[in-house]
Amino acid sequence: MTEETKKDGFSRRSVLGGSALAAGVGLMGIGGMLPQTAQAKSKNEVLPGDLDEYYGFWSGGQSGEVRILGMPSMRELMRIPVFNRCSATGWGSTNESRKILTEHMLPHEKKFWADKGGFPSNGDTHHPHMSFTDGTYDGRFIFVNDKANTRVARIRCDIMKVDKIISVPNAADIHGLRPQKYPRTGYVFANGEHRVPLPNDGTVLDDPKNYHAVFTAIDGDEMKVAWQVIVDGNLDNVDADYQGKYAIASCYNSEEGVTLAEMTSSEQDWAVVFDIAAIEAGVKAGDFKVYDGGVPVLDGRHGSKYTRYIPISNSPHGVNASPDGKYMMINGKLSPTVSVIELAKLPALFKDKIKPRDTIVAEPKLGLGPLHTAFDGRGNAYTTLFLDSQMCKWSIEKAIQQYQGKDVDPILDKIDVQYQPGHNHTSMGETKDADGQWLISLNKFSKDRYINVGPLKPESEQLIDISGDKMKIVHDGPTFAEPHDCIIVHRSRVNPKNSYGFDDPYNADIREQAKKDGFDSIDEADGVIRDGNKVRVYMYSQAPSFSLEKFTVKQGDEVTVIITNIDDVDDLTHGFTLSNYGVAMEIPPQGSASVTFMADSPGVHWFYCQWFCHALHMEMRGRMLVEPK
Ligand code: K7E
Ligand code: CUA
Repeated sequence: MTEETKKDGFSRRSVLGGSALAAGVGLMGIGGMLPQTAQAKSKNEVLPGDLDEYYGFWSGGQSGEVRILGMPSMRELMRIPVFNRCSATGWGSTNESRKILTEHMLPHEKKFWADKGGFPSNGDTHHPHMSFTDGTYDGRFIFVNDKANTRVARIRCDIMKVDKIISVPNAADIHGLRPQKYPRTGYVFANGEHRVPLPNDGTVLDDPKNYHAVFTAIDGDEMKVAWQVIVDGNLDNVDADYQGKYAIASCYNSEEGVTLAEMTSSEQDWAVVFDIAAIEAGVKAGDFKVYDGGVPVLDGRHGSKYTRYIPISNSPHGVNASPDGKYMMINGKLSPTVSVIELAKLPALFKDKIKPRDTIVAEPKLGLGPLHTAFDGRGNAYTTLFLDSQMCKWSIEKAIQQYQGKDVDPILDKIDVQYQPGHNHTSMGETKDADGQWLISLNKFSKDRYINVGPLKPESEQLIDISGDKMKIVHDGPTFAEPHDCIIVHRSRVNPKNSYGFDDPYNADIREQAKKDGFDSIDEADGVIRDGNKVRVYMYSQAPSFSLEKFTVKQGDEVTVIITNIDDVDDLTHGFTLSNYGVAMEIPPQGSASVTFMADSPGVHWFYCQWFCHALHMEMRGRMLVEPK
């Protein structure tokens, strides 16, 4: 390996050129088995010690989490607990995470969850999306939906932890989610997929005509609902344009049915276009009702000035804006087509100068089960064909020409993927900086692709090199339940910290309490404060010891342990596990964590550090003495 290759894992590609390497992959067979030499290094191979060029942010589906991958190596780098509970980090147990998981709750939710652990411990994340500034990723936040419990979470990208969660009132089961791209995020648009009565208080039950789907705009800075719009049909996926004017959602149930037969009986569903400025004006003018949560709810059903309905063949699914800012793709699902809406025609549509279908400028027939479309920034689109188990590359321009009657075939390439792809995504492909390097296919079934692990099989994702004319699969990877969607972000856009710093807002509550308890600074807080039967135990940790070797409480005390990691060393996380109390948490570098529990079991209980931090890590422990009543 040359010095140059060592410094930059991608320099060999630039020396050899993409096509020479791609030919090499073709000769040796697709899917790996390349000898581990620099000579045979394929474009996606990241050699030991080299760093990836992209971050992949993956949803974790019904695992309720978000994962970070390095790409193109496809190495899983980190998991971010979001709506799930996490044994390693203490997410769902620490006071800090419990506050985030509960503070947003509506009063009736608080009541409902009070005797069920305080909050749901499951979630169903589908769509992780980064905040935008001027049409491209800005590295501030990742937003993700929870379809299972109608919530939206925000991840701070500087520490890669969730800092806010909100419940979305009036809507049911948030599915599609996209941030506003321009001028910035701004709004986070969220689709309540399922139709429910409004208000859903039990006065309406089996009368689906009185069910509604609700579209929500969340203020991504404040993490508060800004406004909501009632629509006809249900709401599936959504995307925002690059001009900051419109959001468009797909609807697969124009029949407003509640059974499968009812929901698929009509040949035509639609895409709903939301006019953001008109809706904002409507809110200002007071043209709304208030149901749950005190938020303005506008009526965007047929005939409303806030929306337009564009008929699309049966059951459209994915909605994807092209990076040139011109088009919105509505993926057909049960129809073999993708409908291409030209965004420049929408003002005329809202002025009723043209008919809804006049906004469609192409409708290429691509194959069976088109679900989602990605882009390479060179005018090509890549659509997953769920039923055909294929990826289809097509030319947007040629599809438009074909729609105008010219005898051209927009399909440029098709390859088999294994098997049944849902979402796909290209590197930077949902931004104006789409760079056309990589395409990922997230496949729902792996079948025979991996050694058998029992009846529950992993899913399968395949990395595809799209830098040349033909697509080439270069990597298979299994995944656990169930990454629906992901984004691929160039590493230059993300800049996480190595430690929290003692002034991080994440630990503001802890610092405030410590001040009240008489400690000038959190990194020196050490000692036991008794406040009736409430006991606060402060300590700091520095490898390989906790500042308290033991502390004593009484049976029946409510004990809060507050620990600050004062180690200033990169990568040095400590932990606190209290044995036989179900207590465990991560204590990040230059950060604090706290946990509260009832000291109801008398005796000697060891606590120990649970992240291997030092040669004397095993010795990093102490005792809690609980005096019997
Ligand atoms: Cu197609 Cu929830 Cu984005 Cu799954 S959705 S595939
Ligand atoms: Cu500290 Cu292990």
